Amino acid sequence: MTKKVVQRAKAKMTKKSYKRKISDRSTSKQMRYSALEGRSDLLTTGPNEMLQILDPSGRIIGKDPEIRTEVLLGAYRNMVLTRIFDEKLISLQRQGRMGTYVSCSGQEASQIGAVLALSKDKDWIFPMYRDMGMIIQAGVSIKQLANRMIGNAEDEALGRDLPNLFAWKSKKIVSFAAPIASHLPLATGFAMAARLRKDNLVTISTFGDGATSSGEFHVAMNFAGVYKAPSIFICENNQYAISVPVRQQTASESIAVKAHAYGFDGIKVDGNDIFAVYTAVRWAAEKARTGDGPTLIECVTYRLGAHSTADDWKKYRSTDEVETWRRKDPIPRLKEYLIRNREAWSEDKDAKLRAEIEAEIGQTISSSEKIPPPDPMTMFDDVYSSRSKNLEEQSKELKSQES
Ligand SMILES: Cc1ncc(C[n+]2csc(CCOP(=O)(O)OP(=O)(O)O)c2C)c(N)n1
Ligand SMILES: [Mg+2]
Repeated sequence: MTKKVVQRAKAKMTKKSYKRKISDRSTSKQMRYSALEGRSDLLTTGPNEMLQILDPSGRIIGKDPEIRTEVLLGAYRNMVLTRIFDEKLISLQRQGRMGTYVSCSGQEASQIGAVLALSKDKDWIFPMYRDMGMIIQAGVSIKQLANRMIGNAEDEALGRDLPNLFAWKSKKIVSFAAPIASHLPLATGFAMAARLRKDNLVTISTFGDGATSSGEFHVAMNFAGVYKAPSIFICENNQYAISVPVRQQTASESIAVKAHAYGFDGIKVDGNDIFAVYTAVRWAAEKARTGDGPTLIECVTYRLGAHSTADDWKKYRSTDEVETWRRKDPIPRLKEYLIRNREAWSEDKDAKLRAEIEAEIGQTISSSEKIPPPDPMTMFDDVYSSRSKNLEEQSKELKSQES
C-alpha cells in the first residue's frame, strides 16, 4: 500500500467506524467466552452502558448469580462490619487514638464482591489503601486489623506500616506502597510468573480512577496484554481523586474502554451492586485460568466520606451530590434482596447484627489499645536477610541507650 492510500484509509476511519470495529471485536469475544458462563451481555464499556443486576431498590434486573444464601449472608455481614468499623476508625482518629485513616464507606460491594468471586486458596490480592472491605472478606479478623491500625506489639507488621497499607501474606494479600499505582506492575509480574510456572492462579489488583493517569497503570496493562497474564485489574471509580473529578482525569468515554487499547476486555459494572461485581470478576477469573489473559473491570461507585481524615469533602462536592449517591448505597440494596427474594433476613435480624458488631468492635478496640507498642529494637528485624554493619551499629547504640 502506498503512503497516500494509507492516508486516505485513515481519513475514512471516522469515529463511527472505529466504534463499529470495537464492537465487532467484542462480539467475537462474546461468542468465544459465552462457553464459560453464557454471559455475552458482560462486555459493556460505553459511557451509558453498565452491567447492573441488583438495582438501587434491591430488585433483580439481570441474571442472578445464585450465590448460596449462607455465603451471601456472610458477605452481607462483612459489608455491615466494614461500614461500622470504618466509622469507628474515623472517630478514633478524630480522638487522636490512631494515625491518618482512609475511609472505604460506600465501596463495600466493589471490594467484597470481588474477593467473593476468587478462589481463596489460590488467588492473590494486590489491594489499594481504601480496601478494608477486601481485607475483611479475605479473612483478616477485626482483632488483626485493630492491632494494625493502632500499631501495637501484636500487630503482625509491628507498627511499621501506615494504618491503611494492608499486607497479610497468610491471606495472599500483597503489601501496598503509598505512590499511587506502583503496585500494578508488581501484580502483572506476579501473574506473568504464575503463567510461566503453570500455577492455576489469578491476581486481582485494585486502584482508583486517579491511578489510571499514572505511568504504572499503562505499563501494567501493556505487559499483561502482551503476555496474557492472568490478571484482573479492578478500577474502583469512586468519581474523585481527592478533589479532582473523574471528568478531569480522562477524556476517554469510560475507564473500562482503555482495555481495548491493550488488546483485552474491559467491563463496566455498577460497583454498588455486589452481584454485578461478583459476576464480572468470576467471568474474568475463569477466562484468565483458561489462559485467555487479563480483564479490566471498572466498578462505578462513590466514596461517601472524605478522601481521608486529612480532607474536607465539602470543599469540592455538594451535599446534593452525596445524597444522590447515598440512595445508591450498596448495603441497603443487598439487605432488601435478602429479605424479599431469599426470605433469609429481616429488620429485626439486621438490628441484632448491628448491635452485635458494635459490641464486638468496641471490645476489640479497647483490648487492642491495652497492648503496649512494639519494642523499638524490633525495627532492625526483617529488613534484610542478614543485618548490614550500619544496622548492627545502630541497633547496639539503641540498646545501650535503653539499658
Ligand atoms: C504517585 C502519587 N501521586 C500522588 C499521590 C497523592 N495521592 C494520594 S491518594 C491520591 C488520589 C488517588 O485517587 P484515586 O486513584 O482515584 O483513588 P481514591 O483515593 O479515590 O480511592 C493522590 C493524588 C500519591 N500518593 N502518589
Ligand atoms: Mg478515586
